[in-house]
Amino acid sequence: SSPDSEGCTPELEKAGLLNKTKIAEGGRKLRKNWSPSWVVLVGNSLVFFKDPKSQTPSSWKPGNSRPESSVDLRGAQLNWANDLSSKKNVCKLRTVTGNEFLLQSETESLIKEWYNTIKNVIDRLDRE
Ligand code: I3P
Repeated sequence: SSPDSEGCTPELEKAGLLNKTKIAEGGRKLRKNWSPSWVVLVGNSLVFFKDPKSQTPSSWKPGNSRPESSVDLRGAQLNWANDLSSKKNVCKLRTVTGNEFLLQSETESLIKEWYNTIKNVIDRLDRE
């Protein structure tokens, strides 16, 4: 295990650029507003940042820019959701609090990596 795996700094699992829209807040449907988002999977959270052009995986550090929003993955559900958009490669993340997000990439391999990585975190949290 890495030096900090039992410390208080959560491990960064993945970071990258995805298209994102929130489609529900507390179970209440929202109007879609797709925008590119810098997405960081760190610890039990998926964290969204604006201004993706100023970010790269190697330069991102916790605390060096303010997140737009953050999603607790404990109890969350992730499913493919190509029926919910005219875009391809879409998946839907639903939190326990009833917030729903669509995540999308034009690159199939990229969204599949994200899907698998987020799924693994959700499954790990389910077993805790
Ligand atoms: C929406 C916009 C979205 C589209 C959505 C539209 O229109 O075109 O991109 O979602 O489709 O309603 P507006 O800009 O007027 O809000 P997708 O790109 O995911 O298809 P929807 O209503 O069928 O979800």
